[in-house]
Amino acid sequence: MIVVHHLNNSRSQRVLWLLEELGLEYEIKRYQRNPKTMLAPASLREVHPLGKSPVITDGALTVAESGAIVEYLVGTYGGGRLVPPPGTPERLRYTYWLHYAEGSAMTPLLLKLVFDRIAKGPMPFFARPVARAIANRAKSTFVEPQIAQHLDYLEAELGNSTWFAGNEFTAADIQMSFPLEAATVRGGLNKSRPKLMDFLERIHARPAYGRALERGGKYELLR
Ligand SMILES: N[C@@H](CCC(=O)N[C@@H](CS)C(=O)NCC(=O)O)C(=O)O
Repeated sequence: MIVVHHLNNSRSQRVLWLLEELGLEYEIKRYQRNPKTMLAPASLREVHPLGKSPVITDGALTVAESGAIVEYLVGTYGGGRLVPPPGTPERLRYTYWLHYAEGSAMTPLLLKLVFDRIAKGPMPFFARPVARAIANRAKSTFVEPQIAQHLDYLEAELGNSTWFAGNEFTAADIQMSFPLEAATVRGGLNKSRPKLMDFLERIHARPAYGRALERGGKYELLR
C-alpha cells in the first residue's frame, strides 16, 4: 500500500492529486507543522533523514523529493498515463518541467518567503530597521525581479501549448502547480498574466484535484 507522509499546507498535496488522477489506493499519514517555525515535526525524520514533505512509502521502498515521487508513481503505476511517449519532443519538455518546478521556479519563491519573514519576524526593536532594509533591498534588487522573469517566461510558454509539456495534461502540470500556486500568494501572480491564471483555473476544476483536497484537508500556502 502506498502511504503518503503528508505535512499540512505543503507540497505533498501535489502527490495526493497525482494519486487521485491515477485512481490509485493510498493511505495518508498526517504530520503538522510547528505553528511558530512552520517546520515539520521530528517524527518525519523517522521516515526520511531530511524530514521534508512529500515522502511516500510503498512496501519496503521510501521515495522522497516531489519530482522523484512523480517519476516513481507514473513509471510504476501509470501504465503510460500522464506522461508523453518516450522519444517525443513532448517527453523532453515533460522532463524539463518536472525538474524546473523545484530546481528553478521554487528558488526565488522560497527566498521571498524567507526575506518576508525576516522583515516581519520578532527581533530587538533597534535591529528591526536594519533587518527590514536588508530584506527589502534583497527582495527589490534580486528576488522580485527573478520571480517576475520566471512568471513572464511561463506565461509565454503557455502561449505555445495548452499544457506545459504539450497539448495533453501530464504529471508535469501537477509538478508545476505548486510554484504557480505559491506565486499567487507571495510572487505577485495575478490577472496580469492571464494564461497562468487560466492554467490554475483549469487545474482547480479537475475532479481529481478536488478529491485530493477533500482527502488532504485544509490547504493554505505559506505566505
Ligand atoms: N524539493 C523538495 C522540497 C521539500 C520541502 O522543502 N518541503 C517542505 C514542505 S512544502 C517541508 O517539508 N518543510 C518543512 C521543513 O522543512 O521542516 C521536494 O519537492 O520534495
